[in-house]
Amino acid sequence: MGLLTGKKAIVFGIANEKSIAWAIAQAFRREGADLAVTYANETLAKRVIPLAESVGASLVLPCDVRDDDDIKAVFARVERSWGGLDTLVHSVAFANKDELKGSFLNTSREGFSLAMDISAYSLVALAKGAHPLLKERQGSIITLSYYGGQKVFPNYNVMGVAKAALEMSVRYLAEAVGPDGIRVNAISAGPLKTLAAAGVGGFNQIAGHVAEKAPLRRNISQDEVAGAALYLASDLSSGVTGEVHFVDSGYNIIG
Ligand code: N5H
Repeated sequence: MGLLTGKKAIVFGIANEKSIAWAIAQAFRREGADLAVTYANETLAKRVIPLAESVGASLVLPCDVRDDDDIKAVFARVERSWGGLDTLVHSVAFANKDELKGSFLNTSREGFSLAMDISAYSLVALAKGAHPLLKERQGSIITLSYYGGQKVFPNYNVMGVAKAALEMSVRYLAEAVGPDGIRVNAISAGPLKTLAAAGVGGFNQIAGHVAEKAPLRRNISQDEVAGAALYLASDLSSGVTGEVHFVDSGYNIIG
């Protein structure tokens, strides 16, 4: 018996084989979950569809999280196939590249709004869309954050503000859906070289600093994040909600 045998899970945010969402999707399948995955656009579809097929995903659906009709269509499809949902993983973020470097003062109104919409509000929109399905089965919602939402890091800029909003949304959502038995938690992952991180300035320096200063003296892997996601998706964490759980080699405790 797997940890998630009999459970139905949907994962938003796979871009390629380095995605945190992909490590989570694989771990969920390994532990016996039925899986749905979404892709944000046609470019990503070319990578995501073969990956989804390789793990035997039941559903592969388009979803731009800015579009309420897309979100509605996804959960209508899940409802038709499964009638309920046990786990929703939100591993989605975006900010304009030119606002992920230099001074935070250069953040534009449009860039701020875009980063907040895709990286923070989308969790609320997905939670709302999935609520009737999750309620059916005392489901668990998991999102991905980064320590730059709690402390200032060079270049993280508007993403830090969006992650702060995301982490607070986890707490307000946890309170809102807790009476229905639904749990909402975040994993704050250490730096991982994903497609989103590719080409953004200062990544190597921050990862190097973590390897030097973190209690474990190394960086983490996507699989270690997936391990925490398994725990938060499974009944092992039935008493845990509204939490931001660090998977960061302990870096966040160092002053
Ligand atoms: C302090 C750092 C390093 C600097 C900041 C990195 C922020 C990365 C997050 C956002 C989501 C990256 C992003 O939106 C890039 C896009 O402008 C361009 N890329 C894309 O469009 C690709 C193709 C797609 C797949 O990307 C997205 N987002 O859809 C933080 C690092 C030490 C840790 C880190 C990398 C954190 C994080 O939030 O990812």
